[in-house]
Amino acid sequence: MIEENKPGSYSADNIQVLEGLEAVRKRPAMYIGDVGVKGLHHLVYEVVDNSIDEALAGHCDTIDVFIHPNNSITVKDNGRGIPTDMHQKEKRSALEVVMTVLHAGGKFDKDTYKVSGGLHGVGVSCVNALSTFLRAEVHRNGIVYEQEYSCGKPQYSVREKGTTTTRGTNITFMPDDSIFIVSEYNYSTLCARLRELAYLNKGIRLNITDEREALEEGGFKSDSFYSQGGLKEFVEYLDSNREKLIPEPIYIEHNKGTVPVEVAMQYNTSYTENVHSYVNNINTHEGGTHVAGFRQAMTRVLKAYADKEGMTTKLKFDIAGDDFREGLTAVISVKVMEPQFEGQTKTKLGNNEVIGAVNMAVAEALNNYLEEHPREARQIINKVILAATARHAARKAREMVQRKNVLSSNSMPGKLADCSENNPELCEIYLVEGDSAGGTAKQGRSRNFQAILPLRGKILNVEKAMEHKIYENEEIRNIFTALGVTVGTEEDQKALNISKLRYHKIIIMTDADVDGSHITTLILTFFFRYMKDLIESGYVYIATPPLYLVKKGNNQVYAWNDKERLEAVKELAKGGNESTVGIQRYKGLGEMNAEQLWTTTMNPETRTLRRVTIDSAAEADRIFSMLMGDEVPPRREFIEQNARYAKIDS
Ligand code: 0RA
Repeated sequence: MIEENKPGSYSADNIQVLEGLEAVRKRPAMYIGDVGVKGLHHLVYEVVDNSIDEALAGHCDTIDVFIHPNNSITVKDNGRGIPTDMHQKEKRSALEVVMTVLHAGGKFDKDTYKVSGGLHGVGVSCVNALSTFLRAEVHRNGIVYEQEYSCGKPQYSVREKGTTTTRGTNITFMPDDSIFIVSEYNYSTLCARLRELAYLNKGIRLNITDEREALEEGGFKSDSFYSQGGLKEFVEYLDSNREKLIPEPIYIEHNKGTVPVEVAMQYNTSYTENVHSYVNNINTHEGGTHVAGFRQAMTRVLKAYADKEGMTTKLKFDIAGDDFREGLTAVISVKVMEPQFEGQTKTKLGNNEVIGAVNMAVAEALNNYLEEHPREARQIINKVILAATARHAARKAREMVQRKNVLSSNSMPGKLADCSENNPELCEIYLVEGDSAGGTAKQGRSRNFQAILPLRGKILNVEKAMEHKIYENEEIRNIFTALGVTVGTEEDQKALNISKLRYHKIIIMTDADVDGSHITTLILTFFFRYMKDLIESGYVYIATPPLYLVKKGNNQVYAWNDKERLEAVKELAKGGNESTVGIQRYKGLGEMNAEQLWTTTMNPETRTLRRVTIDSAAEADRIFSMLMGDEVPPRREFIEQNARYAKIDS
């Protein structure tokens, strides 16, 4: 035993600690973002981040995550183990301090290169505060130490449990279901993050086991993520469904300066730019100084090379910065000691010193690459010139559309049935598959705050189309005109003017069948590529129409899946000796009448909307390129594995 817990000997320190953890329990969202799906998964990331830190310090190479049958989680590493000796100032075991004091994680080890720490960087004590149960088990000095907590409160002083020949830390926790509104872990969400961490931290093995899913052949569903090549392999993974332009990604690793920089990039034959950036393993959705440094270097070096080779002399217009990044997939990862995060979602790096560090590292490596690979260099520049030419055409097309809109007095699309409310916060727009369902929705809606825009059939697949085609496509034009915003990939256009958005709920409503899913995916692809802000701001939703109507006499019950249908049949059968008459399978929205559509799918009181979120921009990018690309087998496999839609929060 290390320390006896004497009743009544609580010091002022202990009381402060409890107040700190109580604050976390009172305002969990302030510490972990939210108490929904995201926050629940964030708990796991927070614990894994601690183990990643230990690995980055060079003391750990394997991290195991277990999802237990009751949705509790264990994170296990083979690091040095959290110290268990007495903490001089706190007069308690260091382990207890780490587990119960906010932000105490790295304080012991100032020399350790500690840069990680999760998006909110709150430390494992937050996870402890938000768990009904947590056990920390430390294998260190040949001894197994343990301590258990309830809602962050130690249940006993750190105790010795036995001997061991291994080293490491095991943390098991059960999220508090009085705090979180969801309790079920999503295996693929956790996998996506572990995969990302494996690419971002080459040489670390991350394993995950889902004990809720026993396999027929024995054992449980599990995956293992490991990358030897780091970002180079990350980019290859992201572009696995695209046609590459150069044989190998360009890879840069620069550890000389104060800001370690790692970058990998590949050009492909698509028209989209996919630049993903990370600071201390955190995805910086909003970019920042590292991305700025990268862009500056790309533009400067490629332009200088093109000029030097005489490839731009015949061009009648300028090449814009964007043109250098069309068809570019890149991942930028920097490690910054004291990162300053800015922006709406605090995912934009603000540190100015990073611009120069990335700029220099990228410029040097890219210059070398171009000198050593003249054939690839020429292919890249040709692609850039093509992009500039196409963008020139797109600009004209867009200006024409926008001018037309300004000239006509009523610039709204003719097919839009608008609502009467003017406050965008209260307004909803339904993007409805087909004119017939659109008609039903118009009858069924509450015209005060619900607008309807019917879409005719399949909208353009923007993944495969050049930008100017997008402005020529009527359905797409109708969507952004109705929303009241401008779109585009050029910098000025990309700063989508959310303040002009006319509806704060954009609801995609399609048939619950394969075609419907396809149309939903096409619309989401368009939003993801050209109006990502809408998704990131949480304005995009998917309606969930029922699949069945089960009827018996005057009673009727809607069912959203086969399980509910069977339950409904059972429930209705209880009610008398009449047999259940009819089960109606809704093949499309059009088979419902206006009132049915309102009750099941549109009435805010009774409907279920699914908000579209982006867990990982990199993974979403890969999935869209796969769903909308040319390769059929990966698409079929994905659809078979995900019976309904991809990447959707409930
Ligand atoms: C502080 C100091 C030392 C290790 C750790 C923290 C540590 C923390 C975690 C959290 C999860 N796994 C971890 N592994 C280690 C090092 C003390 C020493 O041995 O010198």
